[in-house]
Amino acid sequence: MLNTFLLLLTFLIAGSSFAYPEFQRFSQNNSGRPINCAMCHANGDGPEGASRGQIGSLTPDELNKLNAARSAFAPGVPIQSPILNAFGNNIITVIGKTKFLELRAHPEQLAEVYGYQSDLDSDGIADAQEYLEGTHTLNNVHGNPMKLFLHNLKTFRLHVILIVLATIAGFYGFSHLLNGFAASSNTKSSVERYP
Ligand SMILES: [Ca+2]
Repeated sequence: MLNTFLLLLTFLIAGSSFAYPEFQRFSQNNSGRPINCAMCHANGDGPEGASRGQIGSLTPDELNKLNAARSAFAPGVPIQSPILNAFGNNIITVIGKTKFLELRAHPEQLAEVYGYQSDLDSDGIADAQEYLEGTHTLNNVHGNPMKLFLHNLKTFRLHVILIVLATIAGFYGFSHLLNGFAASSNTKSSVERYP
């Protein structure tokens, strides 16, 4: 219990070192979109405080996870920091804490260093691209509209093809039905005219 208290006290004293607004500012300036702490953090108001996903609310187990995440200096170490969201955790996992701290002076390089392989929300737009464009990496309906449209078109192309074929078949059948009515009507008129 005392250890937990001391760990929490250490984190609270270190408070300001949990937030790295350089990346948020860059994304906002680069995209022109408003960005809040939810870009990387579990809580949209940032890591300091006592609400869910903030340091003051963490359980002993979560404090241990936070401590482990803060020590993940080398890349390739999976972390589960309770104050970060999946994108924040993946950044540290992929590039390591040391490189991440270096990039504070060059937040524009984060996308290249992180790479374009990961697409956490599977919307067809890489996390790194969403960082540059100021859209949310964990929301699959938040992204460049044309890119989302093309991705959905590709994903549901079979459905689109079936709908187009069904529509054509429907028009074809309706057209023949009208022709049938017309032919029937003409035949009836002829019979009435020449009984
Ligand atoms: Ca994405």
